[in-house]
Amino acid sequence: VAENGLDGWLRYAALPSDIQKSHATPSTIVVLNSSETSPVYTAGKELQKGIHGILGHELEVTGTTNNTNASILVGTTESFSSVGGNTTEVPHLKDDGFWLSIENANVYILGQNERGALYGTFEYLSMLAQRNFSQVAYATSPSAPIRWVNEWDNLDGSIERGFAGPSIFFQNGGVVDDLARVSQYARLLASIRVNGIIVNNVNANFNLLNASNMAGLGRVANAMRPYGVCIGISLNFDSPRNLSSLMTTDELYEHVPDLAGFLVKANSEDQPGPLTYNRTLADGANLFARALKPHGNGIVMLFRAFVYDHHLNESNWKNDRANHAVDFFGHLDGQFDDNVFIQIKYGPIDFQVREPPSPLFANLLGTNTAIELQVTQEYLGQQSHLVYLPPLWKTILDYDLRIDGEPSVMRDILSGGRLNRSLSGYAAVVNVGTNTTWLGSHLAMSNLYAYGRLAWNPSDDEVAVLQDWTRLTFGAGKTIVDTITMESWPAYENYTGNLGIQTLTDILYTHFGPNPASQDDNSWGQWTRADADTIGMDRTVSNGTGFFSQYPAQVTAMYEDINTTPNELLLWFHHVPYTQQLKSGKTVIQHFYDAHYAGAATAQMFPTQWAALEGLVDHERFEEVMFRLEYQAGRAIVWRDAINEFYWSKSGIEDGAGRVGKH
Ligand code: GCW
Repeated sequence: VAENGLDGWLRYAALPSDIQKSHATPSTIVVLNSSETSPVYTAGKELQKGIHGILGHELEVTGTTNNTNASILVGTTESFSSVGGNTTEVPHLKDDGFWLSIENANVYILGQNERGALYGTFEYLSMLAQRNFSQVAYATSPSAPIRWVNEWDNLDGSIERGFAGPSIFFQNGGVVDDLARVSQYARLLASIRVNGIIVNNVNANFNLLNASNMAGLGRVANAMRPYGVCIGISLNFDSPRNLSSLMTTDELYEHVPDLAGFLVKANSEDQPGPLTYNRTLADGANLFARALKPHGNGIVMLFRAFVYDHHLNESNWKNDRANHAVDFFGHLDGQFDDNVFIQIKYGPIDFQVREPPSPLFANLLGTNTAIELQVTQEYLGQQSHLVYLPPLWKTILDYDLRIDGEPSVMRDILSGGRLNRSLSGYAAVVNVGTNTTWLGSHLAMSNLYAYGRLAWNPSDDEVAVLQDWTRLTFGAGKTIVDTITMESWPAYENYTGNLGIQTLTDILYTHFGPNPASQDDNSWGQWTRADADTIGMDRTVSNGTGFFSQYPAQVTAMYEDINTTPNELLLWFHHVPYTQQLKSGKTVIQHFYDAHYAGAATAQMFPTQWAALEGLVDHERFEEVMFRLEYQAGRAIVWRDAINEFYWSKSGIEDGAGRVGKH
């Protein structure tokens, strides 16, 4: 059967008939208190569709419980109580949380709110689709209330750093007429418990707020509302100056009464912002926050911390872009209104293949924060390379920042627990497009799936998450699951940039192929400071940029000492000779040579591994994935040789294994 990727992991492929038959199936679906636009109503429809697909049964949806056995009941805890249901077993649920109880063919899905009921529904269907027929009774609540995606879509339909065709939201300056793809996207988002979306680029165009576009945003919100996904927008800081009529948030609310909030990129990469008007970044954030405030709780203003000077002089050893987020925001801690979140990219530079966590998380102790991850693989292969990102995200989420010398694991900071904050969050730049795979590659969708899972529970095991995605997307067979558990991020790191030197893509134009020379001799501040003898950024307090001092003392001390700096971030933190010995006993340069060979060799295996799935997955997706993996295998060799030759010619140091520079 030909399969396109529109359903993503929500395919509801039929189970083999013997399994279908051996399973006790509910006979009705009871949906409590729902209007046609409510997520509970959607839940009923989704249950019908899913059970039909997976188990081959047509079930009726009714609105009343007749207390018969063998039904699936879905609703909020409140609606369940109001029809006499007993909720004593259900523990306290946070917003969007749910209770799922499965006892043979009696299933109860009770949400703390309507969205929670829909999330529980997707959970139940995910279990069935994965052949998991366990009897369960448990509650789950999100780690953080903000679980959003950001789309960098422009009004003309192009997408900044999007690799899957034009926008599903916009074209020719306005919102598209047919919003079918927008609804389908909302369905995918709801199934991974994403509750908000910023629909336009952070490099925002003020025309988004003209009259016809506000009406268009209303239509987008209507298309996503049945899935519990609220829309928000990126604002250009100068919008009020550029619009012919002054936009008021009231007008926008007429079209989008459940607006999620605003996202603002200000004073960054030539965008306007409060500093342009001699106001602080906090003044600027609060200005928008106060316009939102009267419209109720839960509506928030996300202000990006990606503010840096991109006119930096490399000849000054002390200059460092990595310092800028804390330089710009650290002293403003406590000055932001309570509905402001500072949205911080995971690392201090910019979505590189490996970075330490941004120290800003340890400097904003009295401010709401959200982490910004990137699903779109801007520097990480642009969906032409398979890179399963959660192992990278985990290096950040599991990181202990040791605030005040106490355990301060990033995921506990992000859940609000460590700093006693009730609001916190996750955002991911996703940039889906009209391509039927959404991201341009079937396998890249594992990153979107895993993002939602980890935002809900950052302690989830990233391999288990990938395996769930695989069973849902391609099938439950062992060969399939084992094959798709390929270790792709370590391979990509190895053949692009290792030891913390950054990704080494071209940073001036494409952010794609190898161009290690492009990092230096310009003012962008993504420097490697590679010369004939040495390489790396000296971020020490004693001799370098002082970046380390932005971390809590124990972390500073670990990095300040080269012997306690982990190898994988060595060159991120220290400037060393190519002959510096690593803990492995190898020199830095030999490690480079070997790692690039090892990474490329791993990528060479991907097509061979994938070949094992011929006949086990549908032909169309088999071929599409194979095409990409073969491309990656070839490109990995290009990368290996380009980087190795570059450092060989810079350093003049021979490869101990005699591979580099010999033609
Ligand atoms: O990494 C840079 C990207 C820009 C992006 C910017 C940002 C939307 O190259 O394309 O602009 O980050 O995050 O604001």
